[in-house]
Amino acid sequence: MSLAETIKQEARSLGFDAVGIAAVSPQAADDRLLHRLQAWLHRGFHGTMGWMARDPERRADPSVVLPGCRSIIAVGMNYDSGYRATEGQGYGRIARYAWGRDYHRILGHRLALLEAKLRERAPSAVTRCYVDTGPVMEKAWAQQAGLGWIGKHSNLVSADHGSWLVLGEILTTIDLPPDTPATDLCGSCSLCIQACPTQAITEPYVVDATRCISYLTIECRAAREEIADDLAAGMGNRIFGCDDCLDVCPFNLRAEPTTDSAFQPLPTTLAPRLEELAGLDEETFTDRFRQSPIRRARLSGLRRNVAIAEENE
Ligand code: B12
Ligand code: SF4
Ligand code: SF4
Repeated sequence: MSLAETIKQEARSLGFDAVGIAAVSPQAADDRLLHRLQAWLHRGFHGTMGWMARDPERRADPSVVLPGCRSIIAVGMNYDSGYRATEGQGYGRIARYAWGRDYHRILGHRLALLEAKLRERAPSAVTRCYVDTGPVMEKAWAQQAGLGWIGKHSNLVSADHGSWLVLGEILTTIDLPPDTPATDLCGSCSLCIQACPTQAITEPYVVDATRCISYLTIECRAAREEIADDLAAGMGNRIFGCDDCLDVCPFNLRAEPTTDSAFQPLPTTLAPRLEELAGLDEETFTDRFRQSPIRRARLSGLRRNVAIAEENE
């Protein structure tokens, strides 16, 4: 079996739902990425995420991150558990990716095992693994590796798993045969753009993070008074992240839910009671969300979001 086939088979046996390989060719593709990133930053769409503006040349070019980088092994995991959030008076809503355990740890651990397998078969390979927080434009590389296309909401859409893949990757100095990049199947659909409660998708494929509820509820540390009233109203009962543009995508209809225990919801994430969360103390917050991506919002952020959701009831 070829090295690429071994890696793909190993990735599947580790529980990755999607795996593909992208070739890192010097320049061309990277210049396009740099241009997109700089245009986005220039419009101030990153808001207070200063780390997005730090060294865009590095973020846009894997061969700056890993000198001699020739290939990227992109992986995806389906996090759709098939459940529906409890709606109704008194309940907040948490984005689906945060219903179970933190995907950074789940993918990170499995990627380390895949990396070890690669090193065992190709001892001269230099590698770096990332999940979300690294200086890599993950969606664009996953698209190049054939995992799916970039939808008009700017996220990767998979023909098999719809909107519900989280991504990670291994950068490596070895040449691996690339897969065919995925083709954009959005066509004339614009359901995600229409579904956005805060009009954060300013044009197809471009999201102004400063208007996006995901940013407002997770990354933005501003006090309630500093959040414009129209955005606060648009947040509705969303207290951590937002799935509205993903939920409406017709490509979810074909997707099968995952059985991976890591992504199964907890009662506290599927049906979060606003009143209970408003009174949460630091110790309970830390304890409850130790293994959850929700801890990123910090207790102060979660409390602010809960107060806005109560305001919107
Ligand atoms: C910053 C960030 C955010 C910001 C900004 C979002 C954004 N659209 O940029 C905020 C906090 C708002 C956010 C929200 C969410 N995020 Co986020 N985020 C990131 C992060 C760290 C960087 C993204 C980035 O580079 N943005 C910069 C701008 C310039 O890029 P862009 O708008 O995505 O545009 C790029 C592409 O669309 C592409 N592009 C545009 N047009 C075209 C056309 C063609 C033909 C091609 C080839 C490419 C292309 O070029 C641009 C440059 O790459 C990535 C992880 C990573 N390291 O990549 C996760 C990531 C994108 N987020 C992720 C998730 C799950 C979410 C949420 C769904 C979470 C939630 N439920 O609340 C929401 C979705 C909101 C949305 N509609 O985008 C996943 C997406 C998985 C997927 N299937 O795509 C990622 C990949 C994390 C991961 N490892 O899984 N996120
Ligand atoms: S995540 Fe929510 S707020 Fe952000 S672009 Fe999608 S629908 Fe709009
Ligand atoms: S909702 Fe429509 S436009 Fe948006 S990503 Fe899905 S297919 Fe594309």
